[in-house]
Amino acid sequence: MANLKRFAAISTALVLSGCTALNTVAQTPAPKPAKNNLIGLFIVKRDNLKQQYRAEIFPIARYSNGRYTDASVDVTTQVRENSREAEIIKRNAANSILNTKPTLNAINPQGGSLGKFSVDRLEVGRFACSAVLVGRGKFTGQSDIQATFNQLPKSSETRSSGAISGREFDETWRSTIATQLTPTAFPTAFGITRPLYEQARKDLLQIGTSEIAKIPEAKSVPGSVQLIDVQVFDLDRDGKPEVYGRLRKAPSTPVKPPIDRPVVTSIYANVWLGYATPQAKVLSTQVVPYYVPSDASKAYEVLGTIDANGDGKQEVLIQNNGYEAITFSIHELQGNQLKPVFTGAGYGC
Ligand SMILES: [Ca+2]
Ligand SMILES: [Ca+2]
Repeated sequence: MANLKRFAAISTALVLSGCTALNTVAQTPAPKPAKNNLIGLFIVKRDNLKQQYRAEIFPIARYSNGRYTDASVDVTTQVRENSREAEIIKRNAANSILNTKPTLNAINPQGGSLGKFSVDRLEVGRFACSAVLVGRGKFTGQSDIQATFNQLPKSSETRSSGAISGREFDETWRSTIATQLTPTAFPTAFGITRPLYEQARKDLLQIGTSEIAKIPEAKSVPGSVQLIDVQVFDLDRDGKPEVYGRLRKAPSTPVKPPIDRPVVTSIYANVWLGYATPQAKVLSTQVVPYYVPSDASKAYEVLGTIDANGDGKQEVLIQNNGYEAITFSIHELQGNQLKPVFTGAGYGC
């Protein structure tokens, strides 16, 4: 994967060269000015050994000239070659959009903005076994970064500990979406009537159950399909809801998988339905068999919605948690389909 990532980084660099400020890229006369954007994660890390907090930007995607490119720069191999961090940064800075010192809005999952984060320098960040360039800088939100950490959702929390180059580390992270374009509104949690909500739950269960039954592994997993998460949005701002549902088929008591061969222990479905008409339209479905006990991390995690391309409609940012790698996707509503328009910024082992 590291090789692929380097490829992505090189192609990103070609697009970026010569661009010093995202909002001043040459404008051609057009009915709507093209909007450039940088989408990333604002991460606050707590060093559990020193009880210190720090914030950084993990870049995901750049939107420019109507398309998305991978904004991350993977330096895993260089770190393994024992290069000094300062050298690695110097060598790769020109390839990183963070080198243009962008300012991003850290989005408050409860609504509004947590503050602005101005990148002023690069650093090598560790993500699982990968090393990726991240942006450090100044945060204009709460002066107490610990308070910001506490404000970020506990559901976003991950912990990582171990040793790098003989140095022990133990960190807890919390994160939220960060975007260079000022967010119009977030979250887009959308109120719907009780009857429509109940109808959506029924539709999700029915469609999710039939989607799960389509995969051959479904027969070998006992139990009935349960709807375990429902989130309501209005992505295209037409006043009609788009509803996300997560469903699971698993036995009521988790089965311990045998150690000698992989066995599907549970099956998850991610279903998006649109209610532009009273009749539900399937916008997208994804079915994932799990080979590990069912309380494992989500393979498909809705991080939130943002207007990534500045057209006034919301896109969905998804974190894909694979067995060995994590990637991020941006999904855009195109007519009656919710389609991935970007996948990248991967890291893993
Ligand atoms: Ca809508
Ligand atoms: Ca949009």
